[in-house]
Amino acid sequence: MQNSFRSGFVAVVGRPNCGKSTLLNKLLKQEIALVSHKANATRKKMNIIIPFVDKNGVDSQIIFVDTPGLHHQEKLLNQFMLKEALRAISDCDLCVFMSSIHDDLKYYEEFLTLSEKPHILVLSKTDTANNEEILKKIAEYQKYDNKFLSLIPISTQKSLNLERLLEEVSRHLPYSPPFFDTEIITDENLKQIYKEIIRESVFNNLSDEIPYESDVRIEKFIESPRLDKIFAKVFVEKESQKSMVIGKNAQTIKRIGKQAREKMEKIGEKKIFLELNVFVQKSWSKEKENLKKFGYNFED
Ligand SMILES: Nc1nc2c(ncn2[C@@H]2O[C@H](COP(=O)(O)OP(=O)(O)OP(=O)(O)O)[C@@H](O)[C@H]2O)c(=O)[nH]1
Ligand SMILES: [Mg+2]
Repeated sequence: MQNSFRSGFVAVVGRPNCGKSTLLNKLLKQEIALVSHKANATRKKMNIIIPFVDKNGVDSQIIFVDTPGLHHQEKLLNQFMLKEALRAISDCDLCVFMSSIHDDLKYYEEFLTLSEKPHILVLSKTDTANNEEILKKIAEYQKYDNKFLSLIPISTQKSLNLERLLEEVSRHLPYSPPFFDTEIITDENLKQIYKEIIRESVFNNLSDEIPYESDVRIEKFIESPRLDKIFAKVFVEKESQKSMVIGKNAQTIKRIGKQAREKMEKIGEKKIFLELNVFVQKSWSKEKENLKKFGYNFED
């Protein structure tokens, strides 16, 4: 039947830490995207596929693309991250530009100089502001009302306006049969999701620069119906960081492993055996060839 299904790619972009990955996990009702209170947590694009039926009964498959935050750091890894976000913008049908309710308008103005993609402007974390602040910020953005399709203040934490956002996104998607099998929630493989869960645990359990100077590689992955075995390495830049990741009596690495394993068991719905080892690989994030080994390929 014609015009009975909508499907398209929707890049979710915005400043680091504004809540992009949290929103997509919430819409999916599963925590597969890495979330951290530290900025610059997401490093690669990830498709998160949400089925939705609008109020007229039209089915859609919204392929949200979680992206690294738009930022200006010079490091090579950060350049890769920015490139990922820009690529997601240029490849999508529609953007959701997200900014925290407290953010200055300059970040949105910067986005406007980057792209002319049709977009919905989302102001996040409204639970952290009072009504007066929210209305004032919305009024400030009105000078750009010829640029955005709509402006939606949301709170993921309070589940505020999330349905409205889906309704609005789906309304702007092209009529098209679904791109992906309607059962799947992401085209990412389980190994990649497990890697991100370990990285999330590193972000949660270590402070300062360590999460930014570390990454995870799954060296061996044995999948079976009731038990997945994962042998992974955490890489850091310096010897001193290695001792911090391991911690006194290996307490830190055990905590990282335990948290990651528990989350994997929830997502994989099976038992997990996880072995984590820590390695120093100087400059793993400072050379293109090295970054490639961690899946950050500039040429892709
Ligand atoms: N109060 C409040 N906090 C939120 C909300 N949404 C997300 N957060 C918090 O904001 C922080 C950042 O969330 P992320 O989802 O990792 O942000 P992000 O935009 O994906 O960040 P990057 O991947 O670094 O670009 C986390 O500590 C979240 O718990 C919200 O609606 N309200
Ligand atoms: Mg993120």
